[in-house]
Amino acid sequence: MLLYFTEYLILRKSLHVKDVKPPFEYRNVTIKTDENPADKYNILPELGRGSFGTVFLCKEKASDLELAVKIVTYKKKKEKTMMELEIDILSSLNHPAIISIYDAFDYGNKLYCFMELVQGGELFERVIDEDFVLTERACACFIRQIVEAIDYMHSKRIIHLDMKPENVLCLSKQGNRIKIIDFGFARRYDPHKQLQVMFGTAEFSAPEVVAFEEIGPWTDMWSIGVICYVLLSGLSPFVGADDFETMTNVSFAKYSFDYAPFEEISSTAKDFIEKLLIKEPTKRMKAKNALKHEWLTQLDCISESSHKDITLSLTKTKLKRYVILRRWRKAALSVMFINKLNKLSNSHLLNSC
Ligand code: PIT
Repeated sequence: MLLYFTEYLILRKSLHVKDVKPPFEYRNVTIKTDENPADKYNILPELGRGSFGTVFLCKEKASDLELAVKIVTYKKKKEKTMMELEIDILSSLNHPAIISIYDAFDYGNKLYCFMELVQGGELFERVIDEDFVLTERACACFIRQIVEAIDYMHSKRIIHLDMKPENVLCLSKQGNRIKIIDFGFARRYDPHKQLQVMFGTAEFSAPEVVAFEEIGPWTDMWSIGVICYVLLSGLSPFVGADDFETMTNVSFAKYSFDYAPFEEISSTAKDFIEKLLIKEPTKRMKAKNALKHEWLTQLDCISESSHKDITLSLTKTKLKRYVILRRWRKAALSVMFINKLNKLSNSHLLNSC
């Protein structure tokens, strides 16, 4: 922990990654059964919705501590087991850039996961804000924190498997501290056992996921490469007209820096991305080595500062478009979902007539 403290102090010199006291000490959480969470907590309005489900604001009655709670209603045993694994994984992690778990309950066919409250919104929403000065240095500061958290997870043999911009939140609207969320797809990794998965978001998925081949810590590193590419340019390297086209693009692992936003980006940053977006998993840069890469170590380098401090205005314009499009897609998907639900319930009504 001391190591992180010193590192953040170094970053602070130029980027104001403020050391924020955690709202509570690390807790090894086990799921409480036969206890109603409503006895201890007040559940307040919804905070946000994502692929992770719905998260509500809440308050611990005894301490007035504000928290976030993810509530999942389970119908099948599998849904319950998955959420239990998520809670178990979260409970084994203790890192400043990973959301902390506070408490967990299994009550009335619902699983409740109480977590640290993060109120800065999604990273991409923050960087497109008018007040935010987007520079290469700022991007490197965010990516460094992400890689530190992933390196920590990998050292504990945990892989996230759904690294994407929505799962990177900002601690506050002012500082530069980030928190990784959503461990719904996370797995414990055993190098002696082969693990294959068929989930995640196509745009950020690695070629081995698309090909249904062996996945591992290297899979998260690919996704970080994609996040970094999008953050620096506002363009998505593999996105196609639909998921099928995106998956085809990913499987070829072909991308290019021949776009206007990259004219302002340093060759060191491009080299960092190039070392991550490698189709062959064994050749891909590991988190430990990424932390030693010049782009992340020279955050405070004065000689490079001119390059790193240029405001990336074209990137910001493109990022705005990217975020707005994503919001639309999300809204369209939920409308489609509601329509489907309506159709289902109508047919159910007709059937029962
Ligand atoms: C917040 C605020 C917010 C969302 C979250 C937390 C979500 C956290 C989360 C979700 C997961 C998970 C871990 C954390 O596994 O808007 O404080 O599915």
